Order: sequence, then structure tokens, then C-alpha cells
Amino acid sequence: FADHTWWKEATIYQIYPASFLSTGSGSTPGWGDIHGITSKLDYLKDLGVDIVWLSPIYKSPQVDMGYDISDYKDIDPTYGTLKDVDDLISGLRERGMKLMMDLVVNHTSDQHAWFLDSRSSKSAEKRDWYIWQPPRYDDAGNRQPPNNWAQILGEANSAWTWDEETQEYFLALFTPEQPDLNWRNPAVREAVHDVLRFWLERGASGFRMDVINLISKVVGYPDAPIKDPKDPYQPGHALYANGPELHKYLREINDKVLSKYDTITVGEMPFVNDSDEILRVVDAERKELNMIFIFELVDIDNVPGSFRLTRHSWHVSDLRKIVSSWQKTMHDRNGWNSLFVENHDNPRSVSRYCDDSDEYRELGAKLLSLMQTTLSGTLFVYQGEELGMHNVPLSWDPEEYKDIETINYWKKMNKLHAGDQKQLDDAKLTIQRKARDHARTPVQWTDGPNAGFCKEDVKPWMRVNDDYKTVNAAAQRSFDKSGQLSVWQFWKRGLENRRKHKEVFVYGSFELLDDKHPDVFSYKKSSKSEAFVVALNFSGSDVEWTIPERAKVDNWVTSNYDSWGPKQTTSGKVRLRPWEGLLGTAA
Ligand code: ISL
Repeated sequence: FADHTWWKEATIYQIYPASFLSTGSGSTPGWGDIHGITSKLDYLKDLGVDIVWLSPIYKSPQVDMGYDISDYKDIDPTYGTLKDVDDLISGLRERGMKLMMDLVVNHTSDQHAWFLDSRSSKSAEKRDWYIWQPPRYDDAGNRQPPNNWAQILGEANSAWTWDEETQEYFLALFTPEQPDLNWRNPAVREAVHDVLRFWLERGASGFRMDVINLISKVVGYPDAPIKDPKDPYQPGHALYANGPELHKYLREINDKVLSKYDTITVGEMPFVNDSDEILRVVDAERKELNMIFIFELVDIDNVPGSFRLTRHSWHVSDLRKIVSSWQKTMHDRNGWNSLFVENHDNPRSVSRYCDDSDEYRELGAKLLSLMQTTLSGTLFVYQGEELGMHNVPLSWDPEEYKDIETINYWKKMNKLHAGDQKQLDDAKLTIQRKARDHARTPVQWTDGPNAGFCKEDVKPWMRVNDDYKTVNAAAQRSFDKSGQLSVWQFWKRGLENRRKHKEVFVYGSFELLDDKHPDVFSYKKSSKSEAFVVALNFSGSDVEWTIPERAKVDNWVTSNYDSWGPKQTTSGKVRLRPWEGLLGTAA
């Protein structure tokens, strides 16, 4: 990678405000607040974080945890005030850190003033700010939605919601409370530009753009191809993801706003893995976005082409293929990667890619840390990932799950499969493995009441994971067992190492060392002047790995089993213990 920039080298820490830290300064007891974030800036600085990304804190009815915004220029009282954000920004600046806001502009809340106006009558000033369509009628004369697109998070099946008052349907891809904005209307685009300017002027340094690839829908809203003939509604991804005008809208944002500031942008782009199309967005010359979240790795266990709450088996070779092909593609074609295995929409990574049993949880979390801190791209760490937090226990009742997606999925399954225990058990297993709730439990700060997330006499909005007595930040930061590191300390060390050797890890070239081994993912990262080799055993067994000649390992310097270099051979065969990862210097 030729061009060096601050946002490429940055480590970004994603905060899910509701679950980060509750100090009682917001209006809703048991919810995290902005003041809580500001009070942890030294913790983040110490870990090695450069930029804090906040999931939405704007005014919101919280149907989808703030991804349904009713006022882009104000803060939800649950989290605090605009003044609290100003204080947060000054605290970040004092420490040389930056703030990234979450920009959710594919849709608004149905309580946003724009939508209230839009739905008030067919001749309302902002009618055309959203996507309204007349009904279709079937052969029997029954009213039907304009097309067969399925809703993504809702309980109903159609992505279209009927409005009794004005006798038309509006499009709301996620839930009916999140109507999609009509980006074809230039006034909508200008209003969005104005929101960006507002936050940049206030001191934000950039944006994570929520489902930004859904803003342009195919003209005429045609039916989606039938995937499941039993279902009247089908995933419409092909017709609303990366639609015809996406590039035009992104470039317009850049021309009119971003080019006037020094910013970082990352677009969330689900449902698309086509490298040419992705490169059209992130190619530095095209001036659209700096990078996007490519979903291939976190979609590894979805039924292909389907929604997230599905299960599909996968193998280490899939992971290896996905990671190495994106490392290479971006390097060879002047794009840029983001690195992430967790966010608020996915289960915990150690539970998903490794083994979260007591025996292997810490090793797995460190293995994933080693992988991420040694690859090219802007690195995103999700709150709690640095502690190796894992999925909620299987024993939890469905009522402990709070996410609208989970709740609606469970309702839908119960309706669809009433009385069929086998199907319902299967749906339950899907929730236990894949619900977004797993990432949303309160951060475990201490072994005290409520894990130190909120005061003892307050009930956290979501139940704290049972293991907080052993898994918590206080224990991990003060961990001191000669030669060993806690997960937190391993992350800190990994981030230091990444900074120190950024020419190799952030900007260097990537070479896959072995595409045959059933369990090991191994690669070499090189700059002009140095090189490192990484070998990761993605299995719970002892394995043997033959070091390829061209790896030219000089010295193994770190294993996730201990911080002092393993006394392993540097040529011939290496024995890797369960979930062991090795980092070595190379010629
Ligand atoms: O979690 C998913 C559904 O199974 C994902 O497909 C998710 O909906 C998709 O990644 C978009 O996510 C973003 O937009 C949603 C919001 O619910 C998510 O939290 C957000 O990250 C709607 O705003």
C-alpha cells in the first residue's frame, strides 16, 4: 500500500452506548450513558485505541436500539445531552483521540418530523421524502404490497407497511418503525449533507455509515427472485443493495461535504461480496468511501443469500480463503480493508470462530487478536472483545433476549411452527448461536454487583453475563502471572506491536503460506525491510504444521500460550497446541 494516512493506522473501538457504562447521568436507570464513556477514556487510551465509534446516541424511540433516529441533531436523554458529547470530544482531543459517529440515513424513525409530515397526506410537503407506492391486487381482488420483498428485522413478512390514512404502502426494509428515505429526492440528500456538516462542525472526525449500500433501490421496485417458494416474501437484496445510483450519491457526499474536512468514513455494506463492486466504493481514486465493512467473514455461518438468523456449517479453509483473498485484493488494487470479527449485530467472536469453554476461551480470544493485529486494514475492536467476552449461556430463557430481531424471529417461528417442537428447538439453537443480543450484554468492568456496569440497586437494561466474576476488566488489567498475559494485556501488546511495525502489519504485503492444512491458517506479512510469519491453529487439537521453506522464520517471538517466545523449531515441523497462535520474525 503506497499511501499512508492516519485513518489507515488507527485502531477504532466500537462502543454500544446502552451497554458500556452507566453512571446515572442519563435519564434511564440501568442504561449506559455518555458520561460513562468519557470516564473510561484513559482505559481506552491505555489499551491503544485511537478512535471511538459510537453506535447511535441520537434522539430515538429505541425500537431498534437507536438505529431508528427521530432527531439527528439532538441526543437521546437516555444517554445525556449535546453538552455531554462536547465534553466527550474535548476528552478525546486531550488524549489525541478522535470521535466517529454512526450515520443512519437509509431510514429514519417513523417518529422523525420528516416522516410525520410525509405520512400526513398525499400532498404533504415531504410526501416524496419516503418511498410510497399504491397497492397491487391479486386475482381474488385482495390488496397486496407493491412487491414481494421481505422485511429484514420485523415481525411481519413484507418490507412494505400499509398506511390506512393515505391508502398507500411505504417501504421500511428493517421494521415498520424505520421507513426508508427516498434518496432520489435531492432535498433528502441535502438534508443528509446538512446532518454530516452539523457533526463535523461539532468536532466529529468521521462516520460509520449504516447500511449505506441500501440507499439506492432499483427503479420500479420489481419482485425479487423466489428463493423459498413456500414464503410469499423473498430477500430482495439484489434489488436494493448497491443499486443504480449508489456511486453517484456517495461521490456527492464527498464533493459537497467530506472533501472539505479531514475525515474517516467506513460504509456498512451487507449482502454484497463482489470485489469489483466493492472496489468501486473504496478505490482511493474514486473518492467515495475510505473503506467498508465486508461481511463475508461474519456471514460465514449464514445460509448463503439468506438472512443472518440462519445456520450453516463452515470450515477453517473458508475463513482462510475469505481473509486472504480480501488482503490480496485490497493490496493489489489500491483499496482498503477494515478488520473486524465483532460488532453489535453479531455473536461474540470467541464463541463463533473458536471455543468459549473455560479451557479454551482465553486462548481463542488471543488467537483472534493475533490474527487481527497482524493483518492490513483499519482495525475495529468491539467493546468487550478485548476482554474475551463470550455469548450468553445456553441456560438463559428467551425473555432475557431484548433485541427486536430476536424477539420478532422467535414470534415468527412460533407462529410458523406452532406445535412442532423439533423446528422450535432448532430456532432456539439459532438464537443461542447467532442472536445479536450476545454482543449487547453490559461490559464487565469488575467482579462487583452488576459487574460494575451500573449501581448495585439499579437493574441493568439487559442481564449481565453470568461469568463476570472471572471475566472482567479489573481482573484482566491487574493480571500478573509471570510470563502470561490476560486477554486484555495480549490485545494491548498486540496493538503496540502493530504500531511499532506498522509498515509490515498495516501496510505490508500478504502471502498465504499454506492453503492445504486442515486446521492452520498461516501467512507472511512483509515490508521492504522486515517480515513476520503468523501461524494460527483454528482447532481444539494438537496439530503438526510443516513450515514452508519460503516462510524463512528467524525466530518465534510470541505465542498466545505465553508471552515469551516458544522454544519451537524454525524449520521443519512445528507442533501447535489447541488454538495456539504463533508470531515469528522472518527473513
Ligand atoms: O443483523 C442483521 C440482520 O440479520 C444484519 O443484516 C443487519 O441488519 C445489517 O447488518 C444492517 O445493520 C445495521 O442496520 C440495521 C440495524 O438494526 C443494525 O443494528 C445496524 O448495524 C438497521 O438500521
